[in-house]
Amino acid sequence: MSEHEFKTALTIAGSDPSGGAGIQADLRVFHAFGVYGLTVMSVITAQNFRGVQAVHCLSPEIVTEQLDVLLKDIRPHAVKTGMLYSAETVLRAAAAIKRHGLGNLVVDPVTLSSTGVPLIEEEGLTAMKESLLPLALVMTPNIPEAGVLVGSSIESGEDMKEAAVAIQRLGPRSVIVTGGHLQGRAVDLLYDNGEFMFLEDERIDGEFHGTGCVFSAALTACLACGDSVKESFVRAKEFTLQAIRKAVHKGTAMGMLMF
Ligand code: PXL
Repeated sequence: MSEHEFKTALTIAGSDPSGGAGIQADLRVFHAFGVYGLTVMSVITAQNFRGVQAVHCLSPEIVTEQLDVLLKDIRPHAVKTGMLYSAETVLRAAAAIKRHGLGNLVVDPVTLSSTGVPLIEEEGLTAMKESLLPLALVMTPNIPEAGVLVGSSIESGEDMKEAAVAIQRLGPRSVIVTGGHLQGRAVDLLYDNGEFMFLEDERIDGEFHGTGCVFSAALTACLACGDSVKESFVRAKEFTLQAIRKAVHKGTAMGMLMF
């Protein structure tokens, strides 16, 4: 690969030892898109194929130090944030992103694990709204996350549109609400430049682990490659759908995406 084609993406996220979500999933997705992955770890979870058993935040100082040391040497073409958990970590990630002038920021507001374990503190969510969202190019909540962000339940395409508009007012340039949690066909919505774009696909029955991480990492990789938000949305949705189609189920546990 020539110097010219060398694209890099940074993920600031938590560790998932099962490999299905978090930093491990992000790195695999970046690699699948031919993008060189950089990682700053915020949180370590203890989990297996059945769910999250424990969460341990790294010290806020080491999060800042990882970012400052890395970013002295390299400027990623795109950045995503995943599980940050505490307000302090959110504030430090946002401060470093600002200090280093990083663009193409995707914020995945990781709030709940697929089995319902909280992955962010309440103050962390407030800090995210105040400090991180104004820096974001795209925010990628799923239906439950969008509901938490706007304080109402989302049950239809119209609700998704309203939520996307309300979330956009919090600061990100564009919003993608992923609709896998709604009944019926799987519908995702992009709100970009004042326009709505729905992408609809067949629903694949079952519970899957890490779909939000895989989708937002794919989006980040496409942005790193220079694609527009719209193009990145289409490619990331297709990538995630293919990965769900190929998912492997370990016993009775949730499907692990394959790509
Ligand atoms: O899928 C959300 C998520 C993100 N990051 C980490 C996780 C999970 C879900 O379990 O463990 C580290």
